[in-house]
Amino acid sequence: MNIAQVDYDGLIPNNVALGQDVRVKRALEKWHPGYLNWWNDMGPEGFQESLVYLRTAISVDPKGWAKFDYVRMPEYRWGVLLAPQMEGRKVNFGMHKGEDAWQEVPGEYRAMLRRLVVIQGDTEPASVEQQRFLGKTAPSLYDMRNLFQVNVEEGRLLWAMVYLLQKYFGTDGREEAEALLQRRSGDPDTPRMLGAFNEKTPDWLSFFMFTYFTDRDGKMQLEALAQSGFDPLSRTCRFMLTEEAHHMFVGETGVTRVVQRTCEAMKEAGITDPNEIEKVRKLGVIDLPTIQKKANLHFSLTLDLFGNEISTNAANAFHAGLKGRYREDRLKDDHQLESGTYPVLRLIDGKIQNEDSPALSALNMRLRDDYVVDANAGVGRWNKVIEGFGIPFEIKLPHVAFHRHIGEFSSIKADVNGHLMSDADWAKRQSEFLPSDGDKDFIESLMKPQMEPAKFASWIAPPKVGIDNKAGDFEYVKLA
Ligand code: BYC
Repeated sequence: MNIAQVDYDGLIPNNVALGQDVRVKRALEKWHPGYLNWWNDMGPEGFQESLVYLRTAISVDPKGWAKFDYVRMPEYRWGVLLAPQMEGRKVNFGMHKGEDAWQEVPGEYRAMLRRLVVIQGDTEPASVEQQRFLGKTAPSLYDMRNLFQVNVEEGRLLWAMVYLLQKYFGTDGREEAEALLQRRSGDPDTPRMLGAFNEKTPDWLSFFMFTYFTDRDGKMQLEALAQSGFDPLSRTCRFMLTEEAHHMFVGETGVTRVVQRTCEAMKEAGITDPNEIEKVRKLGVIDLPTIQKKANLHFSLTLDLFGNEISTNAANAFHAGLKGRYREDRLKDDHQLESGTYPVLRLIDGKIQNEDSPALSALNMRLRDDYVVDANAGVGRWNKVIEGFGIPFEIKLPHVAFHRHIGEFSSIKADVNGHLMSDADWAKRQSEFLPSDGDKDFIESLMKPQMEPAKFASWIAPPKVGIDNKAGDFEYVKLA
């Protein structure tokens, strides 16, 4: 079979010759009904019968792997897709550098690998759960389609991790695959594993910020796992990254369109001061300071996903050749990091300052730094829109010490510029930095659905181009 082509004949589309792997095929077929139950219970509420114009992967060839068509979401063909195997691939970092990449799980690293796969897998259904009510307040059919595309693909990313668990981790893997369907985002008894995936995504601005900031953590983590010496994980993550790109596009363009509409409305009304919040809100758009607060919230929640700045887990995973750095294969050093150092921002004598730490221990910090650079690029593009309207306002990412719950700064309070604050000050001033109840109520008041083709809610501009180059009046979702 051509690895680039996907076999759609069986119940589970795949490019891993599942037909010849009876044990894994049976295990996945057994897991499938539970997955569908989960999707029907926790997937987009109210739209399971609607016909959605979705893309489905028909090959893993980077050029044109998608086919667009109307699909009812529960009938979406979730499958197992891996990027093609690279002939002669080696482990390219850590103590096994230069050895052949592993096609099976090395016994000594089984537990560590399983943990990485389970954590990655847990985030995928979590995001679907977080976003399940958003369809009801979609600002357009175009946006609704994008939400559902993101949702079905997060479902597929869960399949990707479940395939690895079922194929390579025996009974433990089967149990973990079941448990991935049992945990629930935000549930006090059975929460999802990582903090940000138990937060609410209550409105569309949060959805766009989440897909911009949090999906970008997905990108960074997947890039690091794509370097893995465990080849099936690497191949899985490489294909997942092609899907992830669309999710970040939804986030980046979503925020751009919100910013654009706000600026247009301000210009039409002759408002030049972005801090005239009440006047701007009366125009039915979201004022720029509130957009900034949402960015502060989602950026800081996402930083927590990088774990502790200094981490033995991360050092061990690198040393073992299981999780590399961001684009490890493009870096120029010894790829072993036994002796080097890396500057880590720490709290020393009550001051936030850099301290050189062993590079191997500082890998979470390093990935987080790479993330911040990546995240800043899109923020620059939002600011270009604001600048184009001549409005004196700049969206800025807050300091990494701001509003943290994991790592070095979880024990302190800092403002968005990284100035330390007392608990009392924080309590008084936090609504300057994070959305207040009033801000949340205002945004909620705007979340009126707009379900006619070609129409958009008051607070968001139409996109520049349609999905699959469709015209502006295309009916992206045929509501049931
Ligand atoms: N919340 O040694 P440390 C995505 C725990 S997003 C709760 O620093 P490590 C997506 C940690 O588990 C990408 N607990 O940890 C995006 C550990 O506990 P144990 C998801 C946390 O391992 C949008 C302890 O604290 N993929 O794909 O270096 C939509 C010590 O911590 C948190 C991955 O994350 C937290 N935030 O770093 C859909 C990749 N942070 O084990 C999808 C896989 C830390 O001692 N995961 N802890 O009880 C990893 O690489 C790492 O496990 C982490 C943590 C980066 C998450």
